[in-house]
Amino acid sequence: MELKGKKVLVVGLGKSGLAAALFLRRRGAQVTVSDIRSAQALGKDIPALIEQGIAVEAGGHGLLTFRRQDLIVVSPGVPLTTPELAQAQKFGIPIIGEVELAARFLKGKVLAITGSNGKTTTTSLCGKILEKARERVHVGGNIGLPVIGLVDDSREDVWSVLEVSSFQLETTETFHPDIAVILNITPDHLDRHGSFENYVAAKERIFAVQTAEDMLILNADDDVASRAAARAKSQVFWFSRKRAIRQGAFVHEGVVLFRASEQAAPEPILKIEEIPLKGAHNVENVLAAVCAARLAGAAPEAIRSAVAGFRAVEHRLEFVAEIDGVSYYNDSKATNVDAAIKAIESFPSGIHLILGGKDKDSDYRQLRPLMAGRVKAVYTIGSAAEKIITHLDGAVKLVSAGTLDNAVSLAAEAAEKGDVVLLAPACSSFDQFDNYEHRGQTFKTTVLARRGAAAWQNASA
Ligand code: UMA
Repeated sequence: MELKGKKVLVVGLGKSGLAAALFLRRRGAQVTVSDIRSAQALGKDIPALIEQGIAVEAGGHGLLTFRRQDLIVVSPGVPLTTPELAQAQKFGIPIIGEVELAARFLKGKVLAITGSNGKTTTTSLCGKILEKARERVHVGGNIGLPVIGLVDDSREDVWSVLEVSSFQLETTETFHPDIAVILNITPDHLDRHGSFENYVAAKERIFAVQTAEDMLILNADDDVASRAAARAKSQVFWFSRKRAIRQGAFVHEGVVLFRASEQAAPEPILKIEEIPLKGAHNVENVLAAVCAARLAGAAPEAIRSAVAGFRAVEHRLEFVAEIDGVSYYNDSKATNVDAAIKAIESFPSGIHLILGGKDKDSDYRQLRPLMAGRVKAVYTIGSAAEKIITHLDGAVKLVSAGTLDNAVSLAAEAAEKGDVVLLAPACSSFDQFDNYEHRGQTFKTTVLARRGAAAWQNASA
């Protein structure tokens, strides 16, 4: 793809937009960036861009800016229904996402992971396993490092291990992973995609241009993800926590096994008890990573040792502290109902659950069956609170907390020895926080401040 002299508009100036604009400029394109945030809010990035000869439109998208372009590159968080983009599309201007731009230049093999939940843990785990197996690896994507930022250092002998979201996949055309993984598909981002069908279709773009030489790994225990097999042109491998698999990874008598083909004997990889992460969903993440890493050529011993030494990724069912016998867990990344269900299922009883944030057109009634016996109280926060209260009415004790700080205080006061205070909000964070990391960090800071205060009180008692 020739970029020299091309007029390219980058929409959105977050991590992806910034990296894409600088990349395009390095390749000789005439670059403009457009963002709805004010110049003041965009702050320090603007002078750096202008210095590179990149034009910046801040405080809104101009219709004319979108018209005079040879190519438009959109950030993942910008919906294609944005009026200026929809109009540019009508004018026939090609629109691609940042991941698609990267795909056109990325060298080497690609292992890409998508799913509604578990993507970051599995991506991170795959990276660690391949490193242990002495492969050269770059990890990026939705995990927080734009794929476009990996391009310049990519080489034929380097694996790019990429977490890809539905937002990123929606605008791909040639993105072609050698190994693709769909961990699970449950309703999420319905506000953005409009329907569950559209969301599934976006996820399935991960294998849309795969060929018979490529591999697709699917979760045999997830009905929606399993159905993708019918549409795949690639070789399908499976993983299952519940039953033996003809080709892929599964659990048998407490041992994770990998089977390369129907004819091959299953090879033992590691014992379930060696997995250091909490929850059944993490067993699924490990199975997917085992399957992907084995297909990428990692030896069983490298896989076993990398999994056994793996620690929870920040904000994913992350243990924060124990204060007066109460454990605090931060699962700020549980940004949808399914993720919250998995977090709740990781604890048998005594949960004080913090729920809420910005609603994504979600159905919180799905949480009702989990409440009895397991959850002592739900503390609601953010703009989704009222809907959550309506959906959970009568199923559990409900406390309107408003803010996260207040929810932690109220939960801490009510919790007894042996209980768990769990932040698994089932919502996005954007009504009260910059992002889920900011929310998780706030939770941890609040909890750790309480631990400091408790230690001081205990010492002076
Ligand atoms: N903006 C516009 N016009 C719009 C909408 C937004 O100009 O109509 C601007 C905003 O003002 C902002 C910029 O776009 O300045 C933000 O772009 P972005 O939302 O794409 O954010 P990035 O910083 O580029 O981060 C993105 C991903 N964000 C989203 O998908 C929302 C990050 O995933 C990802 O880590 C990063 O690229 C690198 O790949 C975050 C996420 O929440 C973690 N992902 C969702 C999830 O995991 O559920 C999909």
